[in-house]
Amino acid sequence: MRQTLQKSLFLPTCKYPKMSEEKAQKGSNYSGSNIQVLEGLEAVRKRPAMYIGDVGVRGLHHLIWEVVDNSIDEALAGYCDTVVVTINPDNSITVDDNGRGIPTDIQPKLKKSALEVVMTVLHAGGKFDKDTYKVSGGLHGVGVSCVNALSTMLKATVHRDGKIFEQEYQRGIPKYDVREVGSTEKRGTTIHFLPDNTIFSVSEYNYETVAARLRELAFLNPKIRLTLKDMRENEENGTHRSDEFYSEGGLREFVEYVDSTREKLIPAPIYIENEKGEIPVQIAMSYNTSFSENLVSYVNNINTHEGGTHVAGFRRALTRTLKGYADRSGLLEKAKVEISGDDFREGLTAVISVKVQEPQFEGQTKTKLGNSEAMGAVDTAVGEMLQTYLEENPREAKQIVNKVILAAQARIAARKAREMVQRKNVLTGTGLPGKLADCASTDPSICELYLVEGDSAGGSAKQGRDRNFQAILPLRGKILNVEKAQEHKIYENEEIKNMITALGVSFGTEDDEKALNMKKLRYHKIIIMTDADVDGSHIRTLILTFFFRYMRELIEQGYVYIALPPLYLLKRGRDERYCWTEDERMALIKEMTKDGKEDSVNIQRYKGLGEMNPDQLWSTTMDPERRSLKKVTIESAAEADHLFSMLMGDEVAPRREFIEKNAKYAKIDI
Ligand code: 0RA
Repeated sequence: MRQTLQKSLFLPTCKYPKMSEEKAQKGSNYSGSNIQVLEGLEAVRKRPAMYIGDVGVRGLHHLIWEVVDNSIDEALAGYCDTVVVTINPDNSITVDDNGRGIPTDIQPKLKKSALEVVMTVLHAGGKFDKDTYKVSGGLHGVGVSCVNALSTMLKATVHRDGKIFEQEYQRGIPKYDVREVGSTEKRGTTIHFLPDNTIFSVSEYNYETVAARLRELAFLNPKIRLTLKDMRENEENGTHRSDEFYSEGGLREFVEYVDSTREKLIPAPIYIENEKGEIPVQIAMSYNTSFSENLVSYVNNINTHEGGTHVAGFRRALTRTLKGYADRSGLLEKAKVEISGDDFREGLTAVISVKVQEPQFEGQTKTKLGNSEAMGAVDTAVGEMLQTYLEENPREAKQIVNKVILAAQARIAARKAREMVQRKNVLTGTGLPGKLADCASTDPSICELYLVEGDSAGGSAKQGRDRNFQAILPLRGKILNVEKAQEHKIYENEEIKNMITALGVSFGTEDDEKALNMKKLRYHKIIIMTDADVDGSHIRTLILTFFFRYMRELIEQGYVYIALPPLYLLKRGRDERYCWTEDERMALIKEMTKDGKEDSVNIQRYKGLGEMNPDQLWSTTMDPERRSLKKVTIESAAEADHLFSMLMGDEVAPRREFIEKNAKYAKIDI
């Protein structure tokens, strides 16, 4: 279990922080210990990214995760069942829980309240040497004192032992000693903090990001009520958004949520649990009739995007157990197919959650579990419990095996189709699509590929571009909806084939025939450029769905962007200005007419890229000096996945609900 230092210091047998004799000696020197504290906080402020990942949106949100994690720890220890997160009007955050409350009694040796120690003393010990740095590098578990160090204001209020205590800090430094301010019947901790805007490059919290994380935490930690309140004024109607996240069934409900827009193959998720082992394992899995796999994994409540040993253990046991069952059932023989590991993944949705004492995180984004012992723990749990499930549920077992056989047949068809894509294009001889206007440079790090909606906009883009490093691939109309199509159909689709060959990627590595091979990726910026209307955004979503399902690494590596063509051209005499939003338009009109003369400004609304001439397209949307691009990121793969399957899938009801719910945020297309 992830254990913050603060907690491990307060083990029941030891009321106060355990310290070596040497440290205790130093601690008895009051000013000496203060200097240590200051040095610790200064280290955090000097290198914030080392502690919280970065100082952008992610880091800003990380502050919330850090505090909420402490409340969740209280809940896991059995002392807390309610957590309320409030985004205040000034973008400060309040996290309120009904846990035990941070201890406040005076620590005789440090001559300080334990509360002050928890809030001001950085994780001691191993955290800062190289090996263990990996563990918390950019992830949770750095402690609430980091949040304190990175906040211009933090106030901790503790309800404990019938009393209310409080202490305030500025950039981590206490404003006064912990003081008692009243009596109470409640228990719990309230942390209110305002992130330091001299440290963070952004200051605005994103409701959806916080909501997605709290939803995830609610599923991962059942029976805890997590509430999110946004006290900032909602621009549209002055109301305040609020959501409550609570799950009784935990991972089972998580799987049902992820799969809520898909057709089920088996009536209820299969649940696998081994809470008693060295590494507690919880897994819920289900099969649906789709072709894609959705596997989300967590270690200590942290999403392991890159998988790792726990996921490997799951796959190994899943394949072995299902294959064994399928072999014995005789169904395989009848179908005359060879099944492979991949065939068990089609239509599979699974959430894996393990708790590891000292997780080793590896990989590009440090979200891949490295601890080898997790593999065996998961393998054993899945092997045993899945076997039992199959024996006890023969009807479901048969449905799963039949699905696996279908997947094997489809895989063979898909392989043939994939091989066809990889064949050299006979007409151009280069292997590149005929419609691609390639750039001169062959250095991927500077090359850009514009995926442009329609041949006419494609034409303007070809004329307007800088052909040294910008390539243009026009896409004809709507591309295939990969969410609904079988895999081999995807590789047979002309537009998709063109994208794959233009990008230079291929499929198949030594151990996975479907894996994306990016070694020959020809562009490090792939820019989706569609019209600023409903059709344009639909096409953009279709392209993104394709990338998300088949080339997710492109998004994860930060290679995918969205071009932002302007919405308006304002003209007054020789003064011509572009603008991208309604607000900008209003402001510009005001500015352009401030001389008070009568002639009211000419406004041109761009509906399509084709309405711009090549020069305009270059100067507004393609010129690196002047354009703005939006980078596509995957914040929460599970959330994105849910959204994609809902927006692109078969079921109409959830899509309508989503559109109705979000309609007020969408601008009306004139
Ligand atoms: C140190 C020790 C204990 C609890 C906490 C810290 C604690 C921290 C936070 C941060 C937000 N909410 C929190 N709730 C608790 C253990 C307390 C005990 O042993 O009584």
